[in-house]
This record gives sequence, C-alpha cells and structure tokens, in this order.
Amino acid sequence: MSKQLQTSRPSKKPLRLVLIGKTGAGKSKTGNVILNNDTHFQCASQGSSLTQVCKSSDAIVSENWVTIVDTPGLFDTKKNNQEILDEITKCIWMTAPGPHAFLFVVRIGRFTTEDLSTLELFVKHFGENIFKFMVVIFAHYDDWKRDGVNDHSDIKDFVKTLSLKLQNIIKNKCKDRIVAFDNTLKGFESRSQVSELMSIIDVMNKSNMKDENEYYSNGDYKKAHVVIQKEVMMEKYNLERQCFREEAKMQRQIEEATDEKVKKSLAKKQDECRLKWKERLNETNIQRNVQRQPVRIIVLKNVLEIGSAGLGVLGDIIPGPVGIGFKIAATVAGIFSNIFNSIYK
Ligand SMILES: Nc1nc2c(ncn2[C@@H]2O[C@H](COP(=O)(O)OP(=O)(O)OP(=O)(O)O)[C@@H](O)[C@H]2O)c(=O)[nH]1
Ligand SMILES: [Mg+2]
Repeated sequence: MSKQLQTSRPSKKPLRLVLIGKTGAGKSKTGNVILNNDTHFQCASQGSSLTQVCKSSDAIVSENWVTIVDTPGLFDTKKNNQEILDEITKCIWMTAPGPHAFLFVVRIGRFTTEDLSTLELFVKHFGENIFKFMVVIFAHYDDWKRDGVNDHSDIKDFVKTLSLKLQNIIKNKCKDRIVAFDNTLKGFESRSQVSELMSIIDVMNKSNMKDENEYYSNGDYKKAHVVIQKEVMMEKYNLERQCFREEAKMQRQIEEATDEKVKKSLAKKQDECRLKWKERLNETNIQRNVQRQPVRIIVLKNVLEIGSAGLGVLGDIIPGPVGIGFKIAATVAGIFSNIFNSIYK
C-alpha cells in the first residue's frame, strides 16, 4: 500500500451501562443526558410509558466509549413472563460480555413499591451480585428541589428519610453510590453531574477489578459472549469476501487503464476504498454492529434455551443455516484472514 492507513475511530475504553427503573422514572432522558444528545432515546410524555423494548446507543463520554442500554419499565408495562425474559435476553445480548454498571433510576421523592418491584425483577434474573455493579440515580432533582416539601438539599440527608428497606439497599448493598440528576440542565452544569456519575462508576470499577470482575457476568453472559464472537467471525468473513471482490475489481481496472490520468485517479479511489474497508473490517466496529442488530438475538435465545448442551459445539446445536454458517466460517475465515492481514493490517 502506498499510504499508511489510519482509522478515524478513536480507541477508547468501552463502558457498558444498563438503565433500569420503573416507567416514568427518567431512564431514557438520563440516557440522553449521559450521551449528551437528546436523539438517542425517545422520552415519555407526561403520564404515558414510552420505552417498550430494550434499545442500545453509544457515544464517547469522558474518554470512554459508552454504550447504554435503555430498558422498558418492565414491571409497569404489564408484560407477561415470556416478554420480560425476551427483553432481558436482548439486554444481555446488547451488553455482553457484561455491563460495567446497572444504573437504577429513581424519581427522587417518589420512591415507591413499583420501583422496588422493578429492582427485584432484575435481582431475580441476575442475582444479588448485581448490587456490586449498581449506582442509584435520583432523577427529577429539579422538581424535588422546587416542590420545597423537604428540608434537605443534600441527597445524603434525603436518603436518611427513606424507609429502612431502601436505606439498606442504598447503604449496604450499593455502598452509598448515589447521584442526583437534574435532566433539565444544559451545558456545563449538565456535564458536571455526568462527570460525577463517571467518577462513581470509575471508583466502583476499580474496586470490582480487585475481585477480578471489572464488569458483571454470569453463565448467560458467558454464553452470549461466545455466540457474539462467532457471529462477529461470520460477519467478518462475509465482509472480507465482499472486500476481496471489490479489491480485485479495482486492481483489474487499474491494470487495464491505458491513460496515466485515469490510472492515477483509480489508484486514489482504491486508497479511499481501502480506508473505508479498514474501518468496516475493524473487529470492534463489527462487534458493535452485531450487538445492535435485534434479529441476531434469536440465536442467543436458542442457546439459552438449549442450556447446558455445550458451547464448544455451537455449530452442531444451532439448527439451520446459522449452525452450518458457524462451521463454514470457522474453516474459511482463516484462509481469508491471511490474505486480508497482508493488505489491511
Ligand atoms: N423536570 C424533569 N423532568 C424529567 C427529568 N428526567 C426525566 N424527565 C421527564 O420525565 C418524563 C419521563 O422520562 P423518561 O426518561 O421518558 O422516563 P422512562 O423511565 O424512560 O419511562 P419509560 O420509558 O416509560 O419506562 C419525560 O417527560 C422526561 O422529559 C428530570 O430530571 N427533570
Ligand atoms: Mg424510557
């Protein structure tokens, strides 16, 4: 290659966050505020519940590549068990190999049994260990201050007014990891509450890393990780084939061109194309795209339902073209990788 290829995406530390909480607590809005853009998640209008399915979005925040999964207020939307399980499977898919933090969003001053039920639903599925990775976000801080029904401007004092059960969750289980969010703020003030959250997550991560668990994981997450890696491999193989065909076609055109000007312009086009392909073939980018595609979740659903059948033989246990695809991809990907490594790495 004539020029050193560079990728335009910065290599930031990935941070995977899951928003949980009851309907109307402010999860989607908080997600937008963290990602610094109101277009990531749709917010509910007064009194109606909006988010119906899990959605993932990402952006760079404080030097991290932050992926946030917004979840529906599972308990309040009266979903049946199967629908709840489907949403949890999606959440696992989108945050595999595991979330660095579960952000439990509560509307300050309105902590109810529904908030607790939502939390319990997640604890039931993910286990008590989830608390090691939990931060409580008190949203609607502006409303609470304006209501003036409290004598406490500090949320630490506010926590002392809560029921003993809630105080226990916050103090003993979440180790006082709390932060107030006024989602109506803009500019510097808005960013400073996000920075406070990021440093709480950072301290929590460091402490969890000492136990060799920077992010939350369980058996389902481990299975999801294996499935995603295989999907990434297949996707990479398909993209490399496309890229190979395009490269060969361009090379032929350059060799066949007789006019020097045309040759030069084709060579320039080839360089631009290689740059584009380098970006598309980047494994982190492929993985990000794979984890964004809801249709792929069906594969994970199959695996979780099959349970202990064994992950090493995914190609055998997953029926149909996907299973066959795994086997073919494993064999052929190696051959293609060698060719592409020489051009694109
Ligand atoms: N004043 C004020 N309004 C907020 C705040 N956070 C969220 N809201 C508003 O509260 C309403 C509900 O917020 P959402 O973020 O949609 O709530 P949600 O938890 O995602 O709700 P579901 O999607 O139904 O589960 C929206 O109108 C938001 O704009 C806040 O800190 N202050
Ligand atoms: Mg929502």
